[in-house]
Amino acid sequence: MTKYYQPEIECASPEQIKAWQDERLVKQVKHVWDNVPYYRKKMEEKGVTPEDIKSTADLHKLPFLTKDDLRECYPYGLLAKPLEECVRIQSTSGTTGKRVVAFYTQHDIDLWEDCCARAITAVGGTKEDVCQVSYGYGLFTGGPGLNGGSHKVGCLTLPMSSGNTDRQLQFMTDLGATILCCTPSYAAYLGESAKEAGLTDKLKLKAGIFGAEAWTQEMRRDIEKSLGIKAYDIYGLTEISGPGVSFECEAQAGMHINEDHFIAEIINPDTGEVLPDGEKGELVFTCITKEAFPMIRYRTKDICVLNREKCACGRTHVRMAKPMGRSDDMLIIKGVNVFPSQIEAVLLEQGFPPNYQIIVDRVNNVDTFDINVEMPLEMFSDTVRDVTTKEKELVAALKAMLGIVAKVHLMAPKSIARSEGKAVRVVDKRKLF
Ligand code: DLL
Repeated sequence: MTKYYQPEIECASPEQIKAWQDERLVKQVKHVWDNVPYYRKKMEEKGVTPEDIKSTADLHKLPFLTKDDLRECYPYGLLAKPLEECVRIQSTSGTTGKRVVAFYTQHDIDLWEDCCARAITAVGGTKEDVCQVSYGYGLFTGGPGLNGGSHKVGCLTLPMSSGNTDRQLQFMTDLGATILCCTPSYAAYLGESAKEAGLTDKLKLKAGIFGAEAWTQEMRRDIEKSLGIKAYDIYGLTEISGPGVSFECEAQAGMHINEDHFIAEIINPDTGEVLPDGEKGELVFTCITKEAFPMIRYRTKDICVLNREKCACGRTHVRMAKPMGRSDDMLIIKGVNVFPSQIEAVLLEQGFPPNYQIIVDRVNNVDTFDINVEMPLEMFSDTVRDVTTKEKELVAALKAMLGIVAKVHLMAPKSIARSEGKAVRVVDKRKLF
């Protein structure tokens, strides 16, 4: 079995990896200093110049970058290459207000697809395989990223995108898909649907690559059982490229971060202090090979632990644990990033008071998303038909903002418990971390 896509890189010695990182970091810092006034300003404010960065040991001198910086710079403010050299954008699932737009040169896409090809090869993928990509295609990075990786490996690629479960199962069985790529929730749903349709025996799947949202070991076991596969985790974020920033190998014991492209740090989210390997904190990435949109010390808000112990698979790149939560209030519901502030903005716009509660749960491996909303007094006295219309309008406005459907429950005025301290806006009953 071909185990590695780029063995000389994936199994390079720690000294070699450090040498790549040192050299590439110095070059990258110069690149952003020369080409991105926003970075230069941030560095100047911190009193750092490219001459101060001689190796990864100097990384800590550089300023952090956050989602707020990205919003401030929307859309072109962090672009480090002329627009005519860019060939693609991708974007986070989110709203107009919160959207992050990432740019790619052809070279950036090439390296990103290499990362995804490493992930596919790590689960046993070869050109003999049929790889069904059921992540969403479009602005979301999941579909395009794994699609590109699958091409690179030489698998027969089924670009299914998400949804239309009957068709997914039909192609999966008719074309004998052997590798499935989608969110873990969708994998669980596909497993259940295959069982209901009596198709389980017809499946040829051997492995699945599931990420973009948190999932537990129990869920892994459920999926492995229902689809008869080994289920592997994959991690990434739009800002850093997309899926494939890190991926699980056969050991299924943490995700290898592609350290020839990304330098990972763990920091204390409150103080910004860099923490030693093995300590839990916020994951920060520096892209050292990206050309168009090179994030330097980007704070992911994902809480995580790094592990440098030798891995049984032979890869030498550091492993990250499954993210253990977030240091901001972002929720990932049905694979979509949702901020409570977006929901609040829609409520206010639709004439509702900001008294609401978001309730998220996971039932049979599928996320449920309910929002209890208090009606203003005038609305409460309206007829039932008027209230139903209002409810439908609110569901539609929320769908337009978030991209997913929430079950809205309009409640009598003052029926949501008031808190004496911080309002409890989110009740997340999923035990993901
Ligand atoms: O979710 C990219 C991706 C696509 C990853 C397909 C894996 C597979 P965003 O929409 O920008 O990008 O969301 C990024 O999702 O900061 C994490 O909080 C969360 N996340 C991604 N992968 C995992 C995972 C894509 N394996 C945000 N486990 C990240 C837990 C994950 N959380």
